[in-house]
Amino acid sequence: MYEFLHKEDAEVYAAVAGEEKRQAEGLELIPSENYVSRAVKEAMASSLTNKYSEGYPGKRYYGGQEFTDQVETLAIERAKKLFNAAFANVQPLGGANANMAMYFALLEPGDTVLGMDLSHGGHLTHGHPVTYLTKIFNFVRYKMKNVETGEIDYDEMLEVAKREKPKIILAGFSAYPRELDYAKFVSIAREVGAISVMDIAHIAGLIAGGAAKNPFDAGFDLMTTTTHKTLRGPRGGMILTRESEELAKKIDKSVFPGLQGGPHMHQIAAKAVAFGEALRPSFQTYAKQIIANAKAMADVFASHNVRMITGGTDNHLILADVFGSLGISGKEAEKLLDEAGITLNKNVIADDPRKPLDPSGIRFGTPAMTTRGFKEAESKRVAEIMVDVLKKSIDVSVAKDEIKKLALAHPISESFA
Ligand code: DSN
Repeated sequence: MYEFLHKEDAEVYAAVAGEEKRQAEGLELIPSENYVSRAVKEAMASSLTNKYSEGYPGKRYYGGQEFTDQVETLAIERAKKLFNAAFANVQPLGGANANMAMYFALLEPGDTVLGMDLSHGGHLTHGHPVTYLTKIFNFVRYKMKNVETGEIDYDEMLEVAKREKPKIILAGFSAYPRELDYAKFVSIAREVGAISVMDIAHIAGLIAGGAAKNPFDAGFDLMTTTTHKTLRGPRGGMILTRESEELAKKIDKSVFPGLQGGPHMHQIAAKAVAFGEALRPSFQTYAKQIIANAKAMADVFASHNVRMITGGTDNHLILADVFGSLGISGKEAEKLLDEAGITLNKNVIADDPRKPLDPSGIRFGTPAMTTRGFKEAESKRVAEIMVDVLKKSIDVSVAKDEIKKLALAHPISESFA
């Protein structure tokens, strides 16, 4: 592999080869990461990267678009089918870009968005003060009512919505392990005349695979997403519209020319490939297994009395309060587990008494290891090893050997045919 790169640029090759080995020998438990197929990689590495295609299929600014139109139309049609959407914009370069384009499509400067608090599972682009978005728009928040069960405070949400009159009610998260009550979001949005948007970045693959509810079924107006998490596609973003052509047109104008320049056609081709893979029945099995594996890991953590935010999981991720339960900070836990060959991330927990760069929690999940073919038994074993490492009851080098054996026994799958 990488024959030309190896010959022509040994330094970059060394980094790429090093990363290949790291991924092969270690376990990836960051819940927003996954392993794509060889077909997705080939599309990403194709000559489509050479092409400028500002505009949309059939309406481009430059010539030579016969094949870019073909590939973008394939991506759009497959995305619509996967998520039961009337319209899809597959050009956003990532999830943050998709959210930005969505805000600028729907809001004027100073308008208000009601989104989930970051410390309760929300995302930076849902209005954290460190983002430039907060210089332009006004963000107000909702939180969980009960951190031990994950129940959202819908009464508070309605009260804030009535008081603040948001133009957008934004659902979605990057660190929340439960399903939301979509009907409640839609009903509150309709009551105050807001547009309902769900950022499905983390759970897009679970929805596409029928293992989680589709927010469109409850009447959400729009969904934004990344394509590289549970959906197992290339790094990128997408915006889906349930039925309103007017909204879809605003989104298209906002993505281009409002925010982005030429779309990355090689990524769009790879999105089309990944969406094709997700339309296969085997993807439904994969999506269900992601959740079964996460629940198996949660059972192990529960049996060792490790506190999990919301008490467990219904999706692909777990947020464990390792500081509260085991007296080890999230940062130290991340480092120790990394030494054992397990990659995950430190994470704030709801109302964290510690600082964001050294929080109380760790966040981990099962999309990548499920792609490797892990089932409940292997997932439980990984969780046991994690607890042993965190309790410092086994040597990290012993853990690392076992993790490497487990990883090598389950090579990263390159085909989902
Ligand atoms: N960085 C992604 C995640 O890990 O959830 C989303 O921003």
